[in-house]
Amino acid sequence: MAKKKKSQQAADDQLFQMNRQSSNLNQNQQQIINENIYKKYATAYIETDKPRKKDSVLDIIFGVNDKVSDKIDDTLNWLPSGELERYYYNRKLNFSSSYEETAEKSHIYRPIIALMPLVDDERASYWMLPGYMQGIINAGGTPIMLPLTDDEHIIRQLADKCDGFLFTGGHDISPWLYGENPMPECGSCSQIRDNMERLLLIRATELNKPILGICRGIQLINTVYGGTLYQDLPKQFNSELEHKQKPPYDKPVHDVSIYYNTPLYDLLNTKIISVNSYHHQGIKNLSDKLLPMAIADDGLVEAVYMPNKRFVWGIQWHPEFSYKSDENSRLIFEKFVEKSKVKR
Ligand SMILES: [Mn+2]
Repeated sequence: MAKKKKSQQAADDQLFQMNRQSSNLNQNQQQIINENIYKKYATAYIETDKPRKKDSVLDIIFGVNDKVSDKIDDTLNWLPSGELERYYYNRKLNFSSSYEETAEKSHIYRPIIALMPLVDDERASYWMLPGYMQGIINAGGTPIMLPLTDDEHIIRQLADKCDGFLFTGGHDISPWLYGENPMPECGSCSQIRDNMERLLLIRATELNKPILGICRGIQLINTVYGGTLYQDLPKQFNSELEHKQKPPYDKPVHDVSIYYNTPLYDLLNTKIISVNSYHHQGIKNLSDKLLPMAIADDGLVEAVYMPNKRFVWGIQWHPEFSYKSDENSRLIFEKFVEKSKVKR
């Protein structure tokens, strides 16, 4: 710390000196001095290895320090155009330290969390909601989106290499998976997603790796292990509750009661929480491999877990929409990521 302060102080002093002299200089000289000051500043502040609170290029380069930002703004006006960007990208050509050093230094190990790809059939594309990624990053994990494939070798490899598995929302689960014909009210399905996720879920569960299923994810877990679904809640399930809300999706729209003696109760330490809700399907018969953790007032099971596993959870609501405003959502992501940390 003392060293950093010293180099900042030196840069400040030099800036002051050069400011004083600068009135008598020609443009060329001024330019050279500006660049020197700039490099001095950049070096001094790059050396400060603080967590970055803001993500502007400026903050990334200089680190966040409100006290010096006024001076930096002045400095910037003298800089040749593009200089900041050049400096930023040049610096980013090299890592400042090895991953192991960084992890060791900060006592952080970031587990790799595999996200199931969202699929846009019309555009023949994959896509991703940023909330899944950012929620996992904020919770201390490193998310990656998987390819859409049911190739068994690739799925085995992914199950081995990744530390945790997030089964995302999306298409309806094909009723064929639980032995029913699709009703007209059943939404569109993705055979390849169903097949890929079924194989990956089974493999990851065998390996006792942490699994979090969200919305479609809880439904997938239930059906793969022998449960069934309501293909369409409005048609098949009598309820006063709003299970498919309108935006904003981070707003809670109904309560769920949490069962005692479940991991969810242990985590949140409360009996009732308010959740968002954006689903038209839901659990009908619960798999006998799963136990309920939370239930809505209309009797719909909204959270489940698999006993005797490190972490196999499914939840029917959407923490990826609410993690910014809702502490419970953050705690769920954090528990999942914590459980995904490989013991070394
Ligand atoms: Mn709901």
